[in-house]
Amino acid sequence: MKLFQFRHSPFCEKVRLLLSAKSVSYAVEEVTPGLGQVDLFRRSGQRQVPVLQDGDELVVGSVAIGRYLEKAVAEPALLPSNAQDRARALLWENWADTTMAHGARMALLQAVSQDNELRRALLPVATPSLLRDLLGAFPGEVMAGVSQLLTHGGSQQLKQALEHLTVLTADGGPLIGEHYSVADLAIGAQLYGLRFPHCAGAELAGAGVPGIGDHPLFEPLFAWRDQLYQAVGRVTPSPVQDSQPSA
Ligand SMILES: N[C@@H](CCC(=O)N[C@@H](CS)C(=O)NCC(=O)O)C(=O)O
Repeated sequence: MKLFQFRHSPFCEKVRLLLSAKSVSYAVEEVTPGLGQVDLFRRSGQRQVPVLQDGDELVVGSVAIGRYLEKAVAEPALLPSNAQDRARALLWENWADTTMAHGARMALLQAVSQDNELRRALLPVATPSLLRDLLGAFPGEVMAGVSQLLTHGGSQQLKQALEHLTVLTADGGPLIGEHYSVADLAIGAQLYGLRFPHCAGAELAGAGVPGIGDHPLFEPLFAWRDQLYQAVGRVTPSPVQDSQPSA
């Protein structure tokens, strides 16, 4: 299988977690924002990542990919067999992919707007080094408008949700029942940019959103996330292959 990805997209991280949990080996193709997306559109009829290719089949979006993998590789099951638990898992996944994803994206954007180093480290791997350096050197004011994106209320809402998650994961185990499910993977993935895990690479590991990624209150939540990563075998950095748009 091949994953078309942006390396630091939490939805791509969700798919990498799903693939790791299912012990599926895969190649990645790093999609260059802009040009690479034109190529992706040609292939898949839309421009967003993640897209998973399995032979002739293209599956678009983390939810569809999750359902596809569940059919293709039955074990371990990531959707609980019990109907009530399955409904819970799907609701959690939907919340993580929408409300949590929005809050986490805004919080990371705000952090990036105030931190040149973080901005440089997050640029696509395919970006030529000169451009990378130039963009990294952008003065804070250029990005200052972004700071308005996450209102105080939005930031409080995210922190409150993370406090609830910290309570719900306090025993260190799965959110639902005895086994990890799409609920844990979807939430773990959206924690990605709040405090980058080891597999994000040496430049980013441990960095993230000040006041969240480094706050003692959320330490047990990130410890839970790291335990989840260990359990599904997502411990090494993803392979990176630059996109090569076809002619
Ligand atoms: N609901 C989708 C979200 C995918 C998504 O938001 N992808 C972003 C990267 S995080 C993207 O491709 N953005 C580029 C664009 O919209 O042009 C999923 O679950 O996969």
